[in-house]
Formats: sequence, structure tokens, C-alpha cells
Amino acid sequence: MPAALIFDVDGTLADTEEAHRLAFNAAFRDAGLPWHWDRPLYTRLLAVAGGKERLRHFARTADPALPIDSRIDRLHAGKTHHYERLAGAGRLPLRPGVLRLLQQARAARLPLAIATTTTPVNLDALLRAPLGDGWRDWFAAICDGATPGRKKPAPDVYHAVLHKLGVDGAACLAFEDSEHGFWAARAAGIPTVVTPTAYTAGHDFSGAWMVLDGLDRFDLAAYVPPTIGRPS
Ligand code: XBP
Ligand code: MG
Repeated sequence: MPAALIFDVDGTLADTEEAHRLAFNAAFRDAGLPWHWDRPLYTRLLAVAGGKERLRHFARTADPALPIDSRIDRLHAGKTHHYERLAGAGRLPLRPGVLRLLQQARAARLPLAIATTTTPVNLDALLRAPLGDGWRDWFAAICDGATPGRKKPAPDVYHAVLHKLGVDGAACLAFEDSEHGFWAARAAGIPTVVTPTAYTAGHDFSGAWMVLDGLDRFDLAAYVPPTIGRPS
């Protein structure tokens, strides 16, 4: 068995990026901004991890004349409010196989962890319904957008999780959906299972331990400690 299972959130535990996109656009409308992120544009913007960083990047490149820098925090807070409404109360289901894998790990007393760049309140909105009010108790370590350090593809959030767990990354498995998430886990030395979404299907996952359509195709019992690269 691996020493721990470390999960990304957005795109991995649940297919959330469309809800994030709608939340950003609702915040733009509330603020009277002439911005609209359609799916092709948002797919490109997802190369920037972190909603605030994504907003700042877009403002500086697409609308540099707009004095928006001082309003990014308030704009992102509005977006988070909309995301909580869109994702809360079970409106965003966990992806296929995720709950079964989490339950299987708990039954085997296998430590679970979260390594995400998303805003902390988004985790409660997403996980309270499927995992219950005590959802935090499912995870031995939770590192998120509020954890000090650089955002993915930097490995900082994975290093923070490994430090909290007190385990070696090579003995763990990470679960990701995107290039920058996979690169972050790989840089932390963690064999990674990738389950792409429509937003990340075109990404390059060369060197991932496994690439699957979904975690309903992943069998924990079939785990063998990876020596190098892909499983035997
Ligand atoms: C994906 C992200 C997040 C979300 C938006 O996080 O990069 O920024 O797109 O959420 P993950 P915020 O590491 O879970 O894939 O606006 O709260 O950042
Ligand atoms: Mg992700």
C-alpha cells in the first residue's frame, strides 16, 4: 500500500472548473466590468494557478489601462461567494470513483491528504455534502491556497503536505487533473495518477504513473510501489 494518498481538488475530486468560470463571470457582472471568460479563454487562463493570480494576469494582459489591481481581492471575494453558491449543498458531485477510493483508503487506515491551490472556503462548499459535516476528519493533512508558498506548478503545497504527514513523497500517490498540478507533484517526487477533465484533456502528462479517464478505473489493491515512471 502507498504511505498516503494526496488529492488535488479542482478537476480531481470534482469537475469544478466550469463552476469557477461561472463564478468569475458573475463577479465581473456584479462589479460592472466588461469582462466575460468563455470556455476557450478560461482553458488558457487555467495555466495560471490561483484565482487571484489568474485575475491579475488577465487584467494586466487584456485590460492594462484599467486600474484594477487594488480591486482584485474584493473581486475575488465576490467570485468565491458565487462559487460557494454554485458548488454548495452537493450541487457539484464528486467525480466517479472518488468516494469509493476515499472510503477504501479509510477502511485500510491509509492516510488521506489534500494539496490544492484553491481558496479554503471552497473546500467546505464542495466536500461538506458528499463527506458530511466532519469532512475535515477524513484528511490527515489539508494544504490549500492559504498555505504559505508558491502556487502550482511549484511543489510547495505538496512539500507542505509531505511535511505534515512525515512521509517520503516516493512512497505516496498523488492524484491530479492538470499539467501544473502534475508538474508540482512530480517536482515533489510523488508518483502521480492523472485523471484529466475537458479543461485539461490536451495537457502533456508524459511521465505520469497512470493516466485514467476517472478514478472508477483505479484499483488500490493493484498498487505496486513504482520503481521508475509507469507501473509495471
Ligand atoms: C485549481 C486552481 C484554483 C481554481 C479556482 O486548484 O488553480 O485557482 O481554479 O479557485 P487545484 P480559486 O490546485 O485544486 O486544481 O479562485 O479559489 O483559486
Ligand atoms: Mg486541479
